[in-house]
Amino acid sequence: MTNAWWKECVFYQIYPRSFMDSNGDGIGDLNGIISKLDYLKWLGIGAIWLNPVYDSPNDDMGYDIRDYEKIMTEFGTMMDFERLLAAVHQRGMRLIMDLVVNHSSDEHAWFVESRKGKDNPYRDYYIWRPGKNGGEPNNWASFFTPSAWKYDPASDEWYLHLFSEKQPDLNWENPQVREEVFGMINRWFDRGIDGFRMDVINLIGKKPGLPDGGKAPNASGYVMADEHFANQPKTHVYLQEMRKRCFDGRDVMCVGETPFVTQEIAPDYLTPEGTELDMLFQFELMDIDSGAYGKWDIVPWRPEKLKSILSGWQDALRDSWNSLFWANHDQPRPVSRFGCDDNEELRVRSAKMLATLMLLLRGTPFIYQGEEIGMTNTPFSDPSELRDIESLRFYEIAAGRGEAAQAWHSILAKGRDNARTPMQWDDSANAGFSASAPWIRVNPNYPTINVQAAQADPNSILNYYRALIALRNSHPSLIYGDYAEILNDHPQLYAYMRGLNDVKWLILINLTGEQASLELSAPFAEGQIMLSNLDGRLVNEDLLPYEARVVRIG
Ligand code: ISL
Ligand code: CA
Repeated sequence: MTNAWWKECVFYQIYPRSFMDSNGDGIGDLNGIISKLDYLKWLGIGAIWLNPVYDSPNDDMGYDIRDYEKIMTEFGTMMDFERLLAAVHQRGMRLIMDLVVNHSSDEHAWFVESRKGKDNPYRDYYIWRPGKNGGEPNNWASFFTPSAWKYDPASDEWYLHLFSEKQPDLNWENPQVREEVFGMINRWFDRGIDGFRMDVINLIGKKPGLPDGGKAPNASGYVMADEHFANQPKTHVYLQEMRKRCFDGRDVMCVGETPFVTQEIAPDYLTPEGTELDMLFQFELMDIDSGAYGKWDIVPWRPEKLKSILSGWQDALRDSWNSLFWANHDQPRPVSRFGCDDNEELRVRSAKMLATLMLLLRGTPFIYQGEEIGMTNTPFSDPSELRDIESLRFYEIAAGRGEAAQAWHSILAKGRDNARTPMQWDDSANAGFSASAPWIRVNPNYPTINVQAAQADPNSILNYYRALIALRNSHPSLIYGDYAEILNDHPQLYAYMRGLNDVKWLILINLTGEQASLELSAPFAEGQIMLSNLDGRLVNEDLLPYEARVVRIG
């Protein structure tokens, strides 16, 4: 196992639109980020992941890219970007960007050309097919619309879009597409960035012939055909080519966002020689509360399931490396989802518990903006307050079936806008995010939940994160140490050991809102509590609701 900077540092994910607005137009921007870098440094952050900042019509908030080498006008200019990168490096931090190359915007010059006709040189940059029996070329569903195909009357053909119809899928089979993408990646590396988070990168290879999917159809009659578009053999070939052409000889990293990846196949992407990806974002934990009909079909998560998922991944990636996260811009707020957000004392305690659990596992932690102050889900009052295409489309379709009330309930719990409201900096107007009304509403709890208040309170979630990050940063045993779960059958407690050479740690986590019994034997019982979310506790006594203890043994 080799050491690497990206294994050692804690990452912080910035959703630029909602982080900090420097010019009062209600939209976060690059200069806003620059003004908050000292905050991130103070927190102990080692690297930043920026959600897309490229030119985009924002059908999917920047995940529909019109120009890969232009900065979105609302966010600033390429010069602002270069100043941001220099300011990050000056503080000894690193910066990685989002790479969205499964699809582009339909307004990208390549697609504008491609749709001009069958003879256009860019036609094969995308996936065009004739219809079948007067309908779509196959039965695939899209993530955001019923069908994954859009009809183009001009050429009487259909194009594939796994996401919205404004996000046509690029045709990776075409070597010219790969050349374009590799050139673009290399130019970004030449600008000095330290890596990429690769959006749905395991979907780039589609099964030849694009056969119909075999799963049960969704309510609109289409089929999530991941067996034909996720984790295809070709994808590994493309990733190896990308690695050779863009990564070799550079000190850069990549983390792939990989839905539908299981513990069994994850190691295929994470070879010890680093021939494809360095880390991946797995979704098994994010799906823990999804029922048979997907994310909107919400089922309660169970502690034993959470334990088995986390331990399963720790064991499956023993020879490679995990990414660790509770949340991102697509997920609800962790304290609302996995902790307790309706009682102030327990909000604080459970947010600290979740932080302890995740940051001390083996892998690289990714903190999503606002998580470090325990931001909660937002009580949106009606769909007009939403901005996210996924929630809006889902609501529209469900309402058409007469299921609006149920859909709204799901959106409040799982909608992506929960994570996209403005960062809460202080108790002034608009949470100190902007001088004018933000592009999306502010969570009304900002007068109490904000960075300024949290910095002033020694017992805040924020100061706890800072202590926890400092603890991890200063102990190689918490970074590179082995992982082993103990008390596996305990119905409430998640307990694991980390260890390197003679240094051993025991992490004790009460996942529940009820007291949990504990009886440790030697040598565990002789340990010393190094960090806890409750004062004055003993190593070997029952855990109070949501209590977390970090115990050092030897
Ligand atoms: O957001 C999801 C569940 O609510 C996922 O299905 C998500 O669409 C999937 O993980 C892919 O996410 C990424 O690519 C999308 C973009 O909308 C997401 O924001 C991005 O993280 C398309 O580019
Ligand atoms: Ca702005």
